[in-house]
Amino acid sequence: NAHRGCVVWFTGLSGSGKSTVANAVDRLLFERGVRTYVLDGDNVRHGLNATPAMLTEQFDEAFGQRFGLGFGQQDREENIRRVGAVARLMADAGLVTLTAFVSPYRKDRDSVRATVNAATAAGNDFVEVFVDTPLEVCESRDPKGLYKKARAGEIKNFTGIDAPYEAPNEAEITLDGGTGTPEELAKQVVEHLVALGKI
Ligand code: GGZ
Repeated sequence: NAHRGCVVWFTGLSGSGKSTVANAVDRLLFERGVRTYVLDGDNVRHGLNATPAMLTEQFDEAFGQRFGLGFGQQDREENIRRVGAVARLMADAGLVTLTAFVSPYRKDRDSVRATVNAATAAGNDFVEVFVDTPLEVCESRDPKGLYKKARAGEIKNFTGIDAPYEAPNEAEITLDGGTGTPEELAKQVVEHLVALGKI
């Protein structure tokens, strides 16, 4: 059904390739005439979930709370809850919505799954994609130098270093992110989406 959207939820470590593969899937789906949208840290953490410039530390004190989201467990939970809510709306609007967030906590992903699946009678619109890339590989890529900083203690709560990553037990799709090009991995995702009847 071309009018039904779904949520294709990528999860994995920083540097695992989530965003790259999601964007490659986005291009493949565009070629097939499927309407899509990609949500990732670049458009969400810097937009919807950003700390507005006005809301600096002094305002935080005044209001007694923070408005932007960081990387503690509760902030990640709220980040994922908001992304899940937006993704659900986009899927309702008929888009194949691709999300690329570390989303390290299983219970946070599972509550998005429940929310998305509750939205339709079929109840299977949430498709979890585990980008399973070994930490050593992610760390050797280190495109933004964040692992180096985390190892040096300059960044706290870094997933895989001093914050947990809970791998999915039952992802619909698991990609071996340590081998294969992003294009090959994206093809695998598209094949699965076809098999699942999502596109
Ligand atoms: C993990 C962090 C952290 C910490 C900054 N832990 O490789 P990136 O840079 O582009 O992707 C990571 C991104 C993670 O944001 P998410 O919104 O996906 O996280 S979550 O789902 O857990 O809410 C990384 C960067 O932000 N980054 N600090 N401490 N990743």
